[in-house]
Amino acid sequence: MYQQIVVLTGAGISAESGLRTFRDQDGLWEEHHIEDVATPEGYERDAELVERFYNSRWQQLHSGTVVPNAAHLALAKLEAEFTGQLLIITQNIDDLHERAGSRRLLHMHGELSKGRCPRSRQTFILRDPFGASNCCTCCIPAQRLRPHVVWFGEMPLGMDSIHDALDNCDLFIAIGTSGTVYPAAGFVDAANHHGAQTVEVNMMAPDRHCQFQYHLTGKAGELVPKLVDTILAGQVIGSESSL
Ligand code: BJW
Repeated sequence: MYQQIVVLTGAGISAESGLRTFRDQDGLWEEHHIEDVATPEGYERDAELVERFYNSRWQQLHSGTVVPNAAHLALAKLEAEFTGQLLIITQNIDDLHERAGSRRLLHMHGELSKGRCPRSRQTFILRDPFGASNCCTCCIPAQRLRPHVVWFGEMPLGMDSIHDALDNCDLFIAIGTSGTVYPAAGFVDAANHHGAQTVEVNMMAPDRHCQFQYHLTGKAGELVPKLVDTILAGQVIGSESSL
C-alpha cells in the first residue's frame, strides 16, 4: 500500500484531448523553432511572434472542443479516493488537470491561462489572448504582460516543493513525457535514489537507458485508469496487479 505518490505528467497525457505534443511526429516543434518561441531571447527579439504561438494554443484550449480525457479524470479520482498523499507535477501549461478536478497540482512550466508582469512577477488571469492591451495593474506605467511560461534557461516553478515531494514519495509515475527536458527528466533518478517504485506510462516502448523500474506501453487514456484502480485496490504495481 503506497503512502505518498508523485505523478509527473507531460504533453502526451493531453494528446488524446486533441492538444499537440512537442516532439512527436506532427508535434509543435516541427512547425516552430524552439529558440524563437521558447526562450527569453526569442521573446526579446520578437514578442509578437511568441504571443501568436501562445495565442493560438490559448484559443484552442478555450474553443470548447478540448476537454479532459480518461487519464486526467482517473488522476482526479485518485486524488479524491486515495488515503495517502498525492502530488501531480505537470509540465503542461494547459488546465486539463484542473478541469478534471485535480487540486494538488503544480505547474512547473507555468500556465497558458496566465500572464506575468515582467517587473513585479505578479501573475494575472488572461481573459483575452495576448496583445498590447493586456497589461499589468501593479506598475505605473503598466507593463505589457508576458506569457507565464518557463522557457529554456529559466528556472522551473515550485522546485523546493518538488524536491521535498520526490525525497519522500514511495511511488513515482511519469505519464506522457519524453524525458528530454531537465530538470523534470531527472526526477526519476531522484525518486529511485530515495527508494521509491518508479513507473512510466508512454505510447513508445522504453529504450535501453530507461531509468524506470516498470514501463507500461500504450495510450495514457487507456492505461492510467487501470493503474489508478490498481493503486486504489491497495495492490503493488508489477506484482499482483493485472497491469
Ligand atoms: C503519449 C501519448 C499518449 C504521446 N499516451 N504517451 C544540457 C544537458 C542537460 C540540461 C540542459 C542542457 N542544456 C540546457 C539544459 C537545461 C534545459 C534542458 O533540459 N534542455 C534539454 C533540451 C537538453 N532545461 C531548461 O532550460 C529548464 N530550466 C532549467 O534547467 O533551469 C535551471 C537553470 C536556469 C538558468 C541557468 C541554469 C540552470 C527549463 C525548461 C523549460 C521547458 N519549456 C517548454 C516550453 C514552455 C511551455 C510551453 O510552451 O508549453 O516546456 S519546452 C517543452 O518541453 C514544454 C514541455 O513541458 C517540455 C517537455 O515536453 P514533454 O511534455 O515531455 O513533451 P514531448 O513532446 O517531448 O513528449 C511527449 C511524450 O508523450 C512522448 O514520449 C510520446 O511518446 C508520449 N505520448 N501521446 C501516452 N496518448
